[in-house]
Formats: sequence, structure tokens, C-alpha cells
Amino acid sequence: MDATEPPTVEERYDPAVAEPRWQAAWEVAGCFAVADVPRDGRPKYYVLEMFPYPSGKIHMGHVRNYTLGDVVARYKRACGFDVLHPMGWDAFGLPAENAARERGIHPAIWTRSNIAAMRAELRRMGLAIDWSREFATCDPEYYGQQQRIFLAFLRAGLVERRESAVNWDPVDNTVLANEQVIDGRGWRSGALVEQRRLRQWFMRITDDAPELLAALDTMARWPERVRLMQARWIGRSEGARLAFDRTDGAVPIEVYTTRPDTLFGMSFLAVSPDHPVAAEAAGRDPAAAAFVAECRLLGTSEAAIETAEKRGYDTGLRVAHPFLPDATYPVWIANFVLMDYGTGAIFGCPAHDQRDLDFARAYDLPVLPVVRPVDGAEPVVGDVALDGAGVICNSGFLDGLDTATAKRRAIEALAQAGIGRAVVNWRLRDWGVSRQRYWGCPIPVVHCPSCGIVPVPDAELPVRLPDDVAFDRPGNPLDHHPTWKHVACPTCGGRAERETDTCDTFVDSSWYFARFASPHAENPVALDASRHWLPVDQYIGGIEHAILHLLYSRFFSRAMRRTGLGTVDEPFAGLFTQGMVTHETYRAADGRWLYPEEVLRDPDGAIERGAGTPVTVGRIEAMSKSKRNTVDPAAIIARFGADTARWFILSDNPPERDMAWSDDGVLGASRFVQRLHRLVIAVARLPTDAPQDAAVATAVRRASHRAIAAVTDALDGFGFNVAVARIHELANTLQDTERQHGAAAATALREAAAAATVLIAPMMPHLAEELNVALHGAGSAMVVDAAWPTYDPALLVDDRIRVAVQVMGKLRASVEVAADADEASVVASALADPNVARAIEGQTITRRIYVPGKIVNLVVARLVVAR
Ligand code: ANZ
Ligand code: ZN
Repeated sequence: MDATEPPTVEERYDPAVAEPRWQAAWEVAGCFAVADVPRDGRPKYYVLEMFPYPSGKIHMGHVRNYTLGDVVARYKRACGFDVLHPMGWDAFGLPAENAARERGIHPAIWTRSNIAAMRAELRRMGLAIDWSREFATCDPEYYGQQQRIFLAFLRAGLVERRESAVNWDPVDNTVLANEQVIDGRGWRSGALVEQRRLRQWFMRITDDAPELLAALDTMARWPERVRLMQARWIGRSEGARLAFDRTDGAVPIEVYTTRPDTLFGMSFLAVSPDHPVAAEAAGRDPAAAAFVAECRLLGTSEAAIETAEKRGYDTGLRVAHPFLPDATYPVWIANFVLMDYGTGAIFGCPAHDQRDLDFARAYDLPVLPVVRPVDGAEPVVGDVALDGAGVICNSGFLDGLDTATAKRRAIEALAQAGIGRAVVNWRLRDWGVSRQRYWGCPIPVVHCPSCGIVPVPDAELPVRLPDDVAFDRPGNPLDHHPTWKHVACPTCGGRAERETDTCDTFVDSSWYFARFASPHAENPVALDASRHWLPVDQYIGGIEHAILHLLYSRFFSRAMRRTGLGTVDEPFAGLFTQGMVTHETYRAADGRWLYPEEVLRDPDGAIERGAGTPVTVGRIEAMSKSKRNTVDPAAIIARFGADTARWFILSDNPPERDMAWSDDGVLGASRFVQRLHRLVIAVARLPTDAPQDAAVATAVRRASHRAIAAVTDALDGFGFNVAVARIHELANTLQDTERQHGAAAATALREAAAAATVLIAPMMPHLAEELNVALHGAGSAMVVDAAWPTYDPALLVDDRIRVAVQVMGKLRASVEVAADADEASVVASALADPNVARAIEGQTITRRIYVPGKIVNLVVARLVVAR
């Protein structure tokens, strides 16, 4: 058989053969390779999905993420853009070290082999990626450039080393960020976190807080939800600082409050367990010391503090009220007061703050309402604080004022008395980047006993990780290494030590998108490449990175621009956050979680395969290893092909929502692939010499242009499920037409099939190529290079409309007429309808009412026969 001949109808489309063949063809043709700098007149488009951590296998979340990005990349390319769509690996981090400790595999080897496996899986998806740009963050070429950035930031004062209280994970032997402490425990180890003071490296992100907040308003193509989450994280609040005099005459205690209007409702003052006043109390009172020690165990994460029971210790000290000459209040140490927010001390007003109320109820402290709610109701406080606005009462000179005015008035009075002032406070903290870990980017400085902190000279970068490390004891292997850290000071030549901390992996992911513009450059980023490609036009990833990763990247971009290493402030012009992939959960009678493939499911229930015992079908939940409700993408792709997986993922739900993975869904997608294939082959085979039916041809052209318009719209707005539905509709129309009219519609069907081929290409790129060969013969230009089809707007306007026909107000029929038909011809069509004719039989029409384009109403009367 001639290779150029289209396959026979009986032949099923075999993705396992076709897909790798097209992947190779695209690769050989270099379809997705782009240059660092503009090479032709095409406008640029940079689409990026959050790069994966090389855990070893891709999961369905990856498949969804990369499918979404790939549709955008291929679609934009078809629309005439020069598209940068790269891929890399977020390759440093703890799991590699855990593998080393648990299984004796070197982190580098573990990571590299995971990357190889995952790369093969991703390639099998048929992604339109410029693989020549691939890198891993553990490549010395990459982390060496990161060290350059670190030193530039250090010179610019954007990085500094200082002592701070840290969350210490005693099992993983590392510092944890506040958000890595969950319910007082390390997020990976689950160990109770301790508080320690350590010298740490910090990125001074708080200096940028105002700008990072203000710029959120300009980010029109970011989800509102993410902008809100970032704004909340940055957390600007307006309030006052004021000093409370101690009755013992010692240094006054300063507090931060956002509610100076409630000062008269005060019933205690509370300081953080880390506050100097707490230390002072602990110094003379062993019970206070014990309480402080106990608090340390809880950790300082907000989540931990939020959920923990409110506890305190009365120091016996007292403070005076700023406006009430005789009133004094107890000073407590309280576990819910954070040291690193505001001043680390608060005045408690239980009636109007929930935490203060919980605390007051626990320790029997007074609760005095001072704000009457706006509805005028008497302020009564049970277990719920009245934290809304209202009118001040029980508050001397503030009485009768609304809360906003009272805040201003209280601050004025404090300022006049010289004990307080208005301040703006930020929730955002500086970013601690030190990790006591091996598998990370070494911080490129040397500690010299005489010169202090000395940057590693440029010529000596990268500071490489040593390969020969031992994981036989806890702690940082870089610290234990016999030789690595011992160096001569670059400045004085004396004996010195390398910094053994490595960077938080969030540093690695804060600039990788910029590196993709010029992945082989001698600088972190070639500036002309950065000017050309950045910002990323469309970034796609999970909502779980809505705060830290995106905020750190925004900070990094600014800092790189300021230090001359970058060109943009905002790295991501457009952001899309996709939903999760979910699946039913299954449990055996003995409580074991079962994988979907271990279960035989029918509509009424499920049994365990093999055993035949009943299985409880649980809720649909995000796929997770712990609940075993995962489906392995590699197995799906091996069985059905990448296009089927892609098509199902796109079809199920709007991409921002969660999608439920189901066998039926995959089977449906697979059947559609085969159906489309059969249809296009049938169309390709229609003889072309038969006379063409003009009316049918017009109907087909209308259907296809309508589909082009709708799919274009849908792809522009991330409405991928809508695009899928429109393509289904078009396929149905073409199939019906092919069956009913065959050769008489051949020309129009071919045209429409060719358009459909381009329309499906972003979503099912392999099938599109195969259909293209069926239509145009082997050796014809590939669909991947085809321009996106345009539509004729005239064909979108319907020239036939349906008009309802009522007889005496009762619907009898609907008739199809020309859109511009006049009343007489519409009525004529109505009368010609058999149902209408029957309804008026033996009667005479006395009135006809026509609402143009909508309805004809006929009023009839019984025929009176003249005598
Ligand atoms: C008195 C008061 C009365 C407060 C009232 C609230 C309601 P934001 O908006 O997040 O800035 N606060 C201040 N520093 C704190 C710390 N280090 N740890 C825990 N809580 C602290 O919140 C500011 C409010 O949180 C402040 O206003 C203070 O309580 C508390 F009816 O002061 B308020
Ligand atoms: Zn020195």
C-alpha cells in the first residue's frame, strides 16, 4: 500500500503509533524553538506553567496544568505570535535529602533520574515546548547565576544577615518559615517546632511592601481572588502607637492598636512571651518563666496562635490609663500576642475584639462595651465580640462620635499628651532565606574572623555543592563536611569559613521565568532577551502558590531591575489559577484506602477487584497519594493516547474549577477521537465531481464559521470546555450532512473538515496532524504551522428564522421563513403548515397579528354560511 494513501475506514486511529511520530516531526522541524531576541516581525508571547518539582512521576495536576498552557501556546502561535513556552525543574529541596537519608541515594542522582523520568512523560504529552531552554535549578550554571544575584542584592542592601527568633524543626534540623509551621508542627516532619535565636539571611521585602501592594491595582489580568490574598498578606493597617505608663515607674510599655477609639473599654494590657517585659517578669518569677517556656513550644506561626487556646500569665505589674487618671490595669503575658507584629504588646478590649474576649472569659477579666452598634441596639456582649463600626459610649470625651471620627480624636489627644501617634503597620515580614540544608543553592559568602562577611569573588562563582557528602547524622552535611567550608578569606587570605546555609527553594523559583529568556547567558539574564520576552504574558499554576511564590517573584523582579539585572517590575502580566483534579475515594471493609484500579465500580456500588468484598465509595476529593484516589497519567496516555487525556481534561469543567476524573469521561473522549477520525476520512473520500447542493453547502459553511467564531472566543477567554462543546456540535453537523448528502456536499464538507482540523489542533495536536494528512495527503504542510482560521461575519447572521404560529392563542406550529420576509409571506407560510390548516379548518380568519420575527397569531370565527 502506498504510504500516501489515506488509511482505510476500518483502520482505527492508533495514538500509540501516531503520537510519537508527530512529536518527532515537530522536534525535527524545530517548531517550538525561539530565539533569545526578536528574529522576525512577529509579536512575542510568553506562556509559562509553574515548573514542576521532580518528585519522580507526573500527576494529573501536572497534566492539567501543562495541557492548559499548551493550548494557549499553540493557539497563540497559530494566531501569529512568536511563542516562548519553556520547561524546567524546581530541583532543590528537602525530598531529595530525605531520599538520601532513607534510601542512601545521593540527592543529585535521585533528582536527575526523576527529571529523566518526568521529562519522558511530559514529552509523551506532546507539549509545544522549546526543550533547548530546559534547565534545573540544581544545575551549577543556574545556581551560580543565582549567587551573582544574591551578591548584587547584598551590595544593594536588599539582603542582610541578622539575628532573629526562628522556628526550629528539631527532626529536620532546619529553620522553618512561619507558614511551614502548621498547628505548631513542622509541615514535613510533623515535629513540635521550637523557638531559637539564630543569625539568618533575610531579603528585605518589607521595604517594598507599599509598592507591592499598590501595584496589585494595576494587575488587570490577575484573578481578583489572588490579588486579595496578596493584599491581605502584605496587610497594611492604619492605627496608633501609644505608651502606657507603668505604676512602678519603669519604662512605659508601647502598644500598637487599630482601635484607639476603644481605649475606654480596656481591661488589661498583654505582652508577647518574647517581649522584654515578659523576660523581666520571668527573671524574678519562676512561674512566669515556666509559662514563657511553655509558649515557646507552640511556635510563632499565626495559624498556630490563631487556633491555640488563649492562655496567659498575670505578671503583677500594672499600667495607668492614658485618659483616666485613677484607672490602672494588669499586665499579662499572653500566648496570642506576636512579638514581631506592631510592638509585641496590646491593650485588650474584650467587648470589641474576639481574641481579647476569649482571653477575658478565660481569666475573668472585665468586659466593658464602648461601641453601640449602628442599629442603635444596646451593646451586650456574650461570647461574640462586637467588632463592627458604631457610636462610642462610656468613653468620656469620645462619647457620641462614630468610630472613625473617634479614632482620629483619640489619636489627636494621645499626640497632644505626647504619648502616642498615628502609624501605618504592615503584616508582611522580611523573607528569611537561610536553610541549614545541603540540597540547595549555597549562599556565596565567607565568614572571616578579621574581615567579617566577605562575598565570594565573581571569578570563583559558582560556589559548587560538594558531591561527597554524608547523610549519616542529622544536621547540615555542608557543616559536617571535612574540607568544604574551610577556605582562605578572599580579602585577607587568613583562615575563614564558608557560609554553610543554602537558599530557601523559593529563591530558586523567584527568577527562573527570567532565566528562560536567555538560559545560556553569562549573566543571570541577558538584558536584551529580558526586554524582549518579559513579562510573562500568561502564567498558569495552582492557587496554592497565590501568595508566597508570586509575591517573592514580584519582589525579585523589582530587586533585579533595581540592581541592573532585570528589566521589569512585574513579572507576570496575566495569571490563571487552575482548579484541582479530583476523584472518588474508595475504602475497603477493613478501612484501607484503595486505588481506583483496585475497584470494580457499577452505578449501585463497588467491590474490591479479586477479593469481591464490598467497597465504600467515598467523597470526590483532590487526588492525593494518602487517599490513593489517584490515576496515573502515564497509564492513561499509554492506553488512550495523550490527545484523549488532553481532550477530557479540557472538556470537563471550566479550567479554574475543580474537575472530576472519571473512566466514563476518558472513554467518551477516546470515542470522540475515533469518531472524528472516521468522519474526516469519510469526508476525504467523497468524490468531488458530483454536482454540489448550494443550500447544503451554505448550511455547512455557516456551521463551520459559527464554530470558528465560538472556539476563537472561548480560547481567548480560557473557556476551554466551551471550545470543546462547540467542536462537538460542529462534528455532529458535519456527520449528519455527510450521511444525508454525501458527495453533493463534498466541497463544503472538506473545507469545514479542514477548518475543524485547525480548531482542534491546540487541544488535540496529534490527531489534528493525522486528519490533516487524511485531507491533504502526506507531505503537506503540518497543522502545527497553520494559521488560525478566520470567519466571515456575514455567515454568522442567520438568514432563516423560526416564527411561532398560534391559533386563538394556542401554539400550533413553528415555521421557518427568511429573516427579512414580509408579513404576507410569513402568514402564507403559516397557513401552509398542516397543523395550522387543521386548526382553522371550517373557520374564517378574522384577524392576523404578526410580531415580526417572533409570532403569528390567527383569530378565527366559525364560518357562517349565507342562506
Ligand atoms: C486594641 C483593640 C481593640 C484592637 C479592639 C482590636 C479591636 P491588624 O488589623 O491586623 O493590624 N494586635 C496588635 N499587635 C499585636 C500583636 N503583636 N499580636 C497580636 N495582636 C496584636 O490588627 C491590629 C490589632 O491586633 C490591634 O488593635 C491589636 O488589638 C492587635 F476593639 O488594639 B487592637
Ligand atoms: Zn579576612
